[in-house]
Amino acid sequence: MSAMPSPPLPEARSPDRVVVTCAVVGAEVTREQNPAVPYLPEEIARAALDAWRAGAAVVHLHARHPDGRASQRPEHFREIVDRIRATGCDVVIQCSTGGAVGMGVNERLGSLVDGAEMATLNMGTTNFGDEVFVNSRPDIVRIAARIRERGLVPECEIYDAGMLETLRWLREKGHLGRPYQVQFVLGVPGGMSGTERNLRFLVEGLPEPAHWGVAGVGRCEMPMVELALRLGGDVRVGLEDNLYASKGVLARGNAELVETAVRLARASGREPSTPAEARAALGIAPAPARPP
Ligand code: KMH
Ligand code: ZN
Repeated sequence: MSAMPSPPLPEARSPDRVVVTCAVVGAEVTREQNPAVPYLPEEIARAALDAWRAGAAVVHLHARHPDGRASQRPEHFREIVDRIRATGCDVVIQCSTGGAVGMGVNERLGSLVDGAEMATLNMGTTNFGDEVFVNSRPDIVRIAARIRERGLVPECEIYDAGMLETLRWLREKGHLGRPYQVQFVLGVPGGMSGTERNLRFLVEGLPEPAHWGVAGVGRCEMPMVELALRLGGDVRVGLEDNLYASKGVLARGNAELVETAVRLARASGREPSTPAEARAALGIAPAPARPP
């Protein structure tokens, strides 16, 4: 068990607020597909800052080697986190423990560096395009334990309906405590598609009331934002999930996708949460003090 103090319990979510997360790089997309995809820690940190300025309260981070290959190396994550914080930016930092398809659990856990506040916890194995993203139950339990030891708030990534049963099992067996966030990642080829029917079914299937959001992959990104805004969920956008601003038009960067989500949020009567509001809602301790 953790020697760290327990995080505060989440405050009741205000229905007129929405937490916008930006997944700025991911592990799969390349510069050949969109030149705005960041690779270097400095570029990823700048993308996170741009997303924050555009209205994102949370950034979901992966790292890359300089040639663009996915990296879970602690030194890459540390540099990204330090560069973000050195500017005084208070965005909530969420590190991926999913990494890339084919990585082992030890390698994937390399992302949990000091300064991370949230970490993803993938709820099961899924086809991921032509590959398989493996998350056995013992692996999930191990990753959950490490997230807890480090005092981080887990975000449970759900790609398919059966993963709700794993979420339920983790809660029943005490492997997953509160607070936690649920992220429905819809539209991965091999997982559930991003449709209204699917999202409603998943939200209704949550084992208990929980903060949830949706990330729509590819062309269903913004339709899923609009739907989540109606259903009371949070939203995720960013180049990890979608490279296009509109049909056939590449996004200039992450900030453009966040700006669209913010516009949709305001049009629906919900204001994007500040990072401080997101921390309170998600049960994360207040941000570290700004550097002098
Ligand atoms: N890159 C995917 C195989 C996560 O960040 O936790 C897994 C992923 C999930 O991106
Ligand atoms: Zn990710």
